[in-house]
Amino acid sequence: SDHERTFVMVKPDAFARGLVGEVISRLEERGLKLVAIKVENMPRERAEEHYGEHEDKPFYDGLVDFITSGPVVPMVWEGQDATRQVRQMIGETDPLEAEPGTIRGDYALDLGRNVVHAADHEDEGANEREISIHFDDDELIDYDQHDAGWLYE
Ligand code: YYY
Ligand code: MG
Repeated sequence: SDHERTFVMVKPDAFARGLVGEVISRLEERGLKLVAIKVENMPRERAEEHYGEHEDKPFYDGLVDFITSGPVVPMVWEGQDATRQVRQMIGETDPLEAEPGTIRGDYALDLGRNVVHAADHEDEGANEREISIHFDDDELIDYDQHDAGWLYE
C-alpha cells in the first residue's frame, strides 16, 4: 500500500521480437510512472551481479549468457504498490503457468525466454538493490505525472 519504485527490464528475446513498446505500453496504460529507462548491452559483470541470487542454480550460466546476448531495456517504474502490480502484470516465471492477459502469458512459451524481468516483491531489498545496480541516482527523472489526480484517491 505504498507509493514505491520498482525495477523492470525488457529481456533480449523481447527486444529482438519488437516487444519493447508493448511492454512499456502496458505499464503506462496501467497508470505507472516511468522514471528511468535506457537501452544497452549489459556487461557480463553486471549481469552476474543482477542474477547473483541464482549463482548456485543449474540454469545460472545459461541465464547470464542469455541476458547478455543482445540489447535489454532496464527501467524504473513508480506507483502505488508498484512492485506487486508489475509482478501481477508479468505473470508466473514459467510462461506455461502464466495466465493469459499477463505479459508472459501473452508473449512467451519458454521458461528461459520469458520476455521481461521484474524485481521480486517477496524479496525486501530487491528494488533498491536492482535499481542501484543498473542506474545512477541522476538517471532517475523527477517530474509530475499529469494524470496522478485521476489515478489516486
Ligand atoms: O523473478 P523471475 O524472473 O520470475 O524468476 P526467478 O526465479 O527469479 O528466475 C530468474 C530467471 O531465471 C527466470 O526469469 C527464468 C530463469 N529460470 C530458468 O531458466 N530456469 C529455472 N528453473 C528458473 C528460472
Ligand atoms: Mg526473480
